[in-house]
Amino acid sequence: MRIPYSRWPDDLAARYREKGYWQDLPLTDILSRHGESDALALIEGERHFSYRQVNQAADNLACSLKRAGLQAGETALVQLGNVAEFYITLFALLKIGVAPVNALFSHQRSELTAYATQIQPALLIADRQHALFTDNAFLNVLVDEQRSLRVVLLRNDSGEYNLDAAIERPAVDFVASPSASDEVAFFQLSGGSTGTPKLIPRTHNDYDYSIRRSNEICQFDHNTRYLCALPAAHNYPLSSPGALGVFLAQGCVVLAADPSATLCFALIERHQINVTALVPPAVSLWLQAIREWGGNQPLASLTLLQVGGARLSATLAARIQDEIGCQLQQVFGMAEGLVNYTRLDDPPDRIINTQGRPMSPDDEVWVADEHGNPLPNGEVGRLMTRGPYTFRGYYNSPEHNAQAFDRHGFYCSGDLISIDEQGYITVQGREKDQINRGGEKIAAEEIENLLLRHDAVIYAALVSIDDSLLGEKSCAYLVVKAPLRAVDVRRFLREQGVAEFKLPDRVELVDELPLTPVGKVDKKRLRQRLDRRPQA
Ligand code: J2J
Repeated sequence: MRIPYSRWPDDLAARYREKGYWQDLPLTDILSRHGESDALALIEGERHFSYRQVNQAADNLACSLKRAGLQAGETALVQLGNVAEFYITLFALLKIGVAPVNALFSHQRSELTAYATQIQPALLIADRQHALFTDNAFLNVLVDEQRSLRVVLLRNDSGEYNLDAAIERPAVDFVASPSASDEVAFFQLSGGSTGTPKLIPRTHNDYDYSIRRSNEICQFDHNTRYLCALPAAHNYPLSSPGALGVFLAQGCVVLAADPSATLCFALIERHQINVTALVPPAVSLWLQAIREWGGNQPLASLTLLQVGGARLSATLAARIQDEIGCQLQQVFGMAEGLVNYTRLDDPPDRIINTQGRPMSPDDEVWVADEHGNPLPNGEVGRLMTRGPYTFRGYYNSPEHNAQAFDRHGFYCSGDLISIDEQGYITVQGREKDQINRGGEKIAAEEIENLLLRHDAVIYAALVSIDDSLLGEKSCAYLVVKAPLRAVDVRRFLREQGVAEFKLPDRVELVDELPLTPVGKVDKKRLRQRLDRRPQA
């Protein structure tokens, strides 16, 4: 059984193979190549795992899942936080050709249901420590609604769903059988700009290349000690070069539950971390902590700090070298594929003021005007891209794909950028209807649809507001039949089961929403209104 996805055209696929980008190796190779090594691969709290142990644990789980009847070509819904089991599960599933959607730990009922409905998983792996799974209420609903779901395993469950037991049971006669390298390995999550969260099929070949190439640029090797403080399932700490880059290079990944300075500084000092990846708000908090606590001494081992996921201001960027005491690398990437890096030997000016350049010589990136025509260097327009690790279509979304891609297969990311003479990109803004809340993406339409379910709401528009720490926060403009307080709105959305970061930070009741000449809600005008009004 194969999972359907939009393939690259034959001529491009041939080119990517010829150039050695696609090596026709399964992603499982990242781990199994070090399967006999006793080098330290992973640290989570007091738990330490060698490569041999992670590989063995993944084999054990893979074998248990096979015994439970899981088959190649099926899919899984996985929700695990920053715990060792996240990687063990990912590799176990890859080893038996089952493609997971790795939901974020912040996701709730609404997101998990949307993913399950799209992929029809045969397997659910989650954690009793997540509020959704402390009892069986939601689990029963899922099993009931998702007829495909046959096997459930839960971390921290000592009963029938015991994930630990499935990892500990020794594999017998297990031989990995990953899906073919040009088939779907797993699904990444789109930041989204539409009503339902979209899924991005990633193949072994394309993902493997993005990791391998990232390692070259970021110079990850067996001495790399990487702190993973962002959500482990997110594309950035997973593959840019992220934990998978570290594993490929036989370095060591240390997991942190969150990017707070208190936790991370201690981990960096204790485990002599030399690289980590942050979003801009975390950088602000680290800088503040350094000032308050009297210095960057705990960070002495850190040589490289990657920052991405949202726009990093030049002011903040300029403080990193001096105050944190390490080099900055800007990372402008997307779960859909394209990743740009400033290079380690770039001059400071470029590292501070640009979001880097594409990692692959075969990333085709250009800037389009509103009619889809190319713009000259330096002008601001839409980012268009295709390449050896940029997807060719969202899973099962022909209508949305028709809009998101041009007829030559270039993906329009919805970012507004300019490209300079040297090919360096500056992110200038965004055209997609999305709010970037400190790196966490909110699709306006998804929340607007949920708001419209409220009896009192007639119209709803979610827009971004500037925020000094997060960059952006969200504001819901509502036309209502009866007065609503912000707390009521947030409580209602929570009841709808969406992730906490998607709840509007602010709510404004209005008599009507301004419209553009074609009759769409004029969000630009709504944002301007907010600029002029004091905080409620
Ligand atoms: C401005 N906007 C940025 C940056 C992402 C590496 C790094 C990040 C992501 C990621 C990723 C930005 N400056 N430096 O997957 O592998 C915004 C853009 C982009 C969207 C993608 C990776 N870095 N962005 O953030 O899929 O708007 O991936 O299109 O979550 O984040 O979001 P996401």
